[in-house]
Amino acid sequence: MYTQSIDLPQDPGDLPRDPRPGARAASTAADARREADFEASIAADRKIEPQDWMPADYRKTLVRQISQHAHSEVVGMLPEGNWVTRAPSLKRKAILLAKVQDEGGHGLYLYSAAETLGTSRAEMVDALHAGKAKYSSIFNYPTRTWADVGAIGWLVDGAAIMNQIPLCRCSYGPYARAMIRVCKEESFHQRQGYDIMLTLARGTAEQKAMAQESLDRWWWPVVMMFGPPDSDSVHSGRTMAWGIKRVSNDALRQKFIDATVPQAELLGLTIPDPMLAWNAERGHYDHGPIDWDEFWRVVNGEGPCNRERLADRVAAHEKGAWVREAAMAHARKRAGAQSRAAA
Ligand code: FAQ
Repeated sequence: MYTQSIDLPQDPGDLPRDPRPGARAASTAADARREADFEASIAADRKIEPQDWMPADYRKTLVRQISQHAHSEVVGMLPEGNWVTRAPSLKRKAILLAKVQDEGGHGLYLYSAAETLGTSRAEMVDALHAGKAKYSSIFNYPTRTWADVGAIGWLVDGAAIMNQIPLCRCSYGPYARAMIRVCKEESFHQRQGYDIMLTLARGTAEQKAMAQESLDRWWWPVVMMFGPPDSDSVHSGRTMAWGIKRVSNDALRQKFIDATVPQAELLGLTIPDPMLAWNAERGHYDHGPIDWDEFWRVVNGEGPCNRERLADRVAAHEKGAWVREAAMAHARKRAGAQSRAAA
């Protein structure tokens, strides 16, 4: 989608310096002017586009966040993909198949947006497969029952939308624009998940118990998905100053909890947090302590499914090698035919 912008101007810091007297001072002045223009754009809430000058750290942090986001979408296909062959009806199977494909599409928009910053998709995918790049902690939990597909749609997509709506206003144009379509699709996913939960909650006692058991397992990992508390968030200060992140981890977490409690009440399900209580003074729900040790264990590779997820991703990539080769061969053949026709 954005690959026409891949030929980026090099960061001036990477270029050899002009050795002539006075040239160094001139280039330092030019750097300062570019930096001031960048800061003025951020302050005026103007979008930064791929061809614009940007500080190396801004570029680096965007590649980190967007590629991690892309990896999350792609790895996120695995837990639900696990249920495609076992969905309880043809209708549910068709819906789930379409949802999983949507997540793959989100990964592609996001890899394309990150490529505009000068890092190739192959490099990003290699970093994921080598275990150097992160993806969301939430996808390291197992999907044991059909209710888990409902819980993922309702809660995981619900949390993803909460986090991604502010990203539609991100200062980097290609990321912000990619998020608009992603959010529309995630919102549909959230409703399909809630619909599964509603059907189970209004079904037999056994089905309702399955929905409750799923909520019991997914609640805390979803609450953690927003990232560490603001006090421990290493990147928030800079990314918020740069207009990449607009709302902090804790504020988004609170917004999610406030929105989700009434939805659980409507389902007749109980959120597994005995300390959850409306605080009229704050105008928010108070919640119990979050097990941050568990979060960091999962982020650092020791969650219930980390190894399995990465191994499945690597295997899927390897099995898809012939598709990539065939697509490249087809593109070469078409380009050859077009240039022969033009000659
Ligand atoms: N999991 O300083 P902060 C989806 C890491 S998409 C793993 O607060 P930041 C769709 C963080 O990277 C879900 N690692 O970081 C779907 C950093 O480590 P680093 C993904 C995490 O960037 C639905 C360190 O901790 N969404 O669900 C997590 O300011 C259903 C310090 O943290 C996005 O990626 C975590 N949960 O804030 C698909 C949205 N949290 O990089 C299928 C875009 C933090 O220095 C089915 N990303 N870390 O090594 C963001 O908004 C931000 O990157 C945050 C983290 C909020 C995730």
